[in-house]
Formats: sequence, structure tokens, C-alpha cells
Amino acid sequence: MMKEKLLKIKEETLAQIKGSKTLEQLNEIRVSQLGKKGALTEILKGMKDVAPQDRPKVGQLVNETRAEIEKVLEESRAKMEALVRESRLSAETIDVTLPAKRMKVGHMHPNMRALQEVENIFVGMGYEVVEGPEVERDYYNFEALNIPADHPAKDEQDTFYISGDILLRTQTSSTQVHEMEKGKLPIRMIAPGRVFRSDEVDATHSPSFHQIEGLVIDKHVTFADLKGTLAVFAKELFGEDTKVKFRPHHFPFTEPSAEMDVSCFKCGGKGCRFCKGEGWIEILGCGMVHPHVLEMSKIDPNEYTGFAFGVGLERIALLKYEIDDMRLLYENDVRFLNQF
Ligand code: 2NL
Repeated sequence: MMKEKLLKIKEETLAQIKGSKTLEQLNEIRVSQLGKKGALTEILKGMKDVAPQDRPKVGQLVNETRAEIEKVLEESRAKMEALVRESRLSAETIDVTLPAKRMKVGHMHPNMRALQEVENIFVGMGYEVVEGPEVERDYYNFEALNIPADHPAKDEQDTFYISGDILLRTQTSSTQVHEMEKGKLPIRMIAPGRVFRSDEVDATHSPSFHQIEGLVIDKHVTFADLKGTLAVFAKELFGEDTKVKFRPHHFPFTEPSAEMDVSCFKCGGKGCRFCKGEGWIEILGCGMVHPHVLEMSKIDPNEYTGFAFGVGLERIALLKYEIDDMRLLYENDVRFLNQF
């Protein structure tokens, strides 16, 4: 009776094992047959109804059945695990003979490339790079730079006013005024950054562009220092053979003031399409810091003198990389940017 019951359990269980397809199913079989509430365990509980002399035999039979089921379960589990591992490995196979995916490398915006070139040149000469706010008070953008209240640049047609005397800076000189006010001398700095002017967009204008201003203040600084410094700058930026030429100019914040031209780096000065036959290209404005500007920032013009200059970043990028329309610098067309 017991023997038949056990044989039936064994056969059913082995058939179930054979038919199972997953490790989970195998586990369910183990629990339902061998577990605490499993079929075999139930039989052991029924031992009390077996005649005492038959108990060892029945016990042995139960143990044998259990051992056999366990053995087959374990074999199936091992087989199934091997199958699972194999199929996972084959799914993860990497064909090392395939060509590698080309890595997409980003491109530096030409403005940023030009900025880094300019910064490197001045940092190499011991200058500090200082950035300041784009929103300024009238005082820092105009008054402290000796720009009178009736100056045309202050007109609402040229300057973006936010409210009252708050405006978008039209030049990064404002950052230099903040530096002068700190009272730490000498100063050797460049101030790069975005500036704003109420201009219509065309090939050479934009309401928002970038400027790099430079400022040096120390004892005994002369116009010769300005010329020497900016000549080195021009040579490093446009090539060793570059010549510079200063033309008198006027800015309210410098006296004397000048504009600097560089010899055309395309034709070497003979005159070509690039320099419009001139042989020279206008590159920046500069001058000796106006004594009044020093005084307003509490620097004694009898003790200290200085020079300053301002250069358009876009202008440098357009020249250096031979771009003929400033709008290309703002449109972010990847077909354009990919070339840099
Ligand atoms: C230009 C060229 C220039 C300056 C900027 C400057 C700054 C301070 C004091 C004196 Cl804090 N000057 N900056 C000087 C000369 C030219 O920019 O074409 N500007 C309209």
C-alpha cells in the first residue's frame, strides 16, 4: 500500500521534473514534494499507522525515494542553469571584428577658440582674467569712465536700459572699474565677456557680442608699454611678421587715445581682397587711462598711470578663421561649427 503510494509519488514527480521548463518550476516541484508540507513529508507523518515491524522498511523506502527525487531535481537544475548561462552568453557575444563606432567629438565654438588664444597670450604676460556682471549701474558703465551724461552712447537708441540707472553693459570696462575700486595695485588684467548694444543684426553687427578689454595700472607705465604690449599681442595672434600701426583717435576714458591696425596677414601689407587693398586691418582701440578715470576710482594719477585697450572677440574670430558673416557665429548651424 505504502510502497505503491511512494512509487506513484516518485513517478509523478519525475514526470513533472521532465516537463518543467524553468528554474522556478523546478523549485515549485521541490517545495510541493520535499518541502515541510510536501507529499513525502505527509507520508512520514502517516508512519504511526504503519505496523512497527514494517516501519524501518517503509522509512528506508521514503528516504530512497526522497534521495532519487533530489538527485533528478539537482541534475535538471544543473542542466537548466547551464542552458540559461549559455543562451545569455551567446546573446552577449561581441563581434570583435566589427569596425568601432566613430566617437562624436564636440567642436569648440570659434568665439571660444579665439578667446582662449587671446587669454593665453595675456596670461603668458602675467595678466589676470576677470569676469564681471552683464547687468550694471550707469555709474560703472559710463560715469566712472568719464563718459558724460549727454554722450550719444548713453542714448536709449544705443543702450539697453532695464530701469532707471540699471542697464546691460555696453563694454566690459565696468568690470575693470570694479577692480580699480578694490584699491589693489598694480593691476594687470583682461576682462572678457558679453556686451550689449541696441544694433540691428547684419554681417558685422549684433545686439549682443563679446569684448575683451585690457587694463594695466602701475607706477611709470607709459605709452611705450602700451605699444610694446600690443605689438607682442598682434605678433602672437596673427604671426611673427605682423606689424602694427597706431592712429590717433578719441575715447572719453583714455588720453591720448589711438586705434591700432595690424599689417594684413594674408598679403603681408601689399594690399589684397582681404584687407580691401589697404594692406592694414583695424583691430582695436586703446590709450592711456584718463587721469579723471583714475581719480574717480580713488587712484592718484600723480603716482600711477596706466593703459587700456578694447577689442571685439567676434572681429578676431572672423579675421582669424576667415569667416565673412558674423551671423554664422550665432546661428549654431552644426555644418558651420563642425569646421572648427
Ligand atoms: C573701443 C576700444 C577701449 C578702453 C577700451 C578702458 C577701460 C578703463 C579705463 C580706460 Cl577701466 N579705458 N578701456 C580703452 C580704450 C579703448 O575700447 O573701441 N571702445 C569703444
